[in-house]
Amino acid sequence: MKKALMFVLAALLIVTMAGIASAQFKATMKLASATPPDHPYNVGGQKFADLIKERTGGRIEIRVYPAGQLGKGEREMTEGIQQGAIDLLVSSTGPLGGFSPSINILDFPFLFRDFNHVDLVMDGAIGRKLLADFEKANIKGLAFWENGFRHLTNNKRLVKKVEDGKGLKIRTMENKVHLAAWKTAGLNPTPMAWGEVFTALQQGVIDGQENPIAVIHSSKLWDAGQKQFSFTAHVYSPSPLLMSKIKFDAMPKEDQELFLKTGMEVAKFQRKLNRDAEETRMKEMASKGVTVTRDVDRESFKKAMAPSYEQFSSQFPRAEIDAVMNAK
Ligand code: EAX
Repeated sequence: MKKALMFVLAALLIVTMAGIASAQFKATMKLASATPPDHPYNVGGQKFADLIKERTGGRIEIRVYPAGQLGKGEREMTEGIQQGAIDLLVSSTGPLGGFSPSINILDFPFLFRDFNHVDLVMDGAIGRKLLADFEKANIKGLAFWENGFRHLTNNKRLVKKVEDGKGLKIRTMENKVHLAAWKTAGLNPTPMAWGEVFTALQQGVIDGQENPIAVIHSSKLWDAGQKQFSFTAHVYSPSPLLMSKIKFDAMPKEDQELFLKTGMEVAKFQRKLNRDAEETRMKEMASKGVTVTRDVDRESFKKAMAPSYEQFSSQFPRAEIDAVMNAK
């Protein structure tokens, strides 16, 4: 009886201590991104901040820093996450393969059928495993938010089939899988941090680039001469919400669970926000003088890029790629 009472008292003490610990834990955090304030990364970021503040009774305040305010590119900001200088980051997978190699499996062209297929993979076992892999790089992967399906823009000519793009000098993310796909397709890709792209387009250093509609629209690329938009949807671009593992581990368990739960919850909100706005954004691009070509021969791009898969067969065996491609 005495032993049982001691046990109950000890359990009560632990719970009370945990409650006191989280009740006392206070923090002000920075959430960074490379995109303009009205981009879904930052609207999602503000939603996350509001929910965390509300659910912690104001103990944890998060401020959103868009447009590369905390670093000229996603690589630099991811290093900031590793060092604990930045608390949270929404980043494309662009440079992330350099931190967590397994994430590059999502970067193969024409891997995803549609948004439903995307959600299935990102919120399923494959997605959870890829997020967990970031811990080896001292990064906590909270959830998969969205960049979107990527499309080609250029300032030279209308591109309907892959042959029309031959020789175009285009910027890609610092991503070996994307680089290989465009090289194999016969274009002339060059890797570059997002913060440098607008000027490089204006100065004619590059002819074009590829990005989801929200990035092209929120960055007003038509002002950098990008008057040709081709609806290639050649690759899906996920954007994990990453957290400094140092900062994550420093939070009481209760708050850690809250960040994971809220991160997944906002993922649904953020993806919907991104997808629902695409039509309107394309219409507005057309009103800015952009030729929006929707009837692109996507099969020609798919066929031309397919051989690039081979270059990574040792790192990503076909079976692993098929597991993503055939997820149902
Ligand atoms: O994450 O670098 C890119 O093209 C990304 O799509 C952009 O930074 C948003």
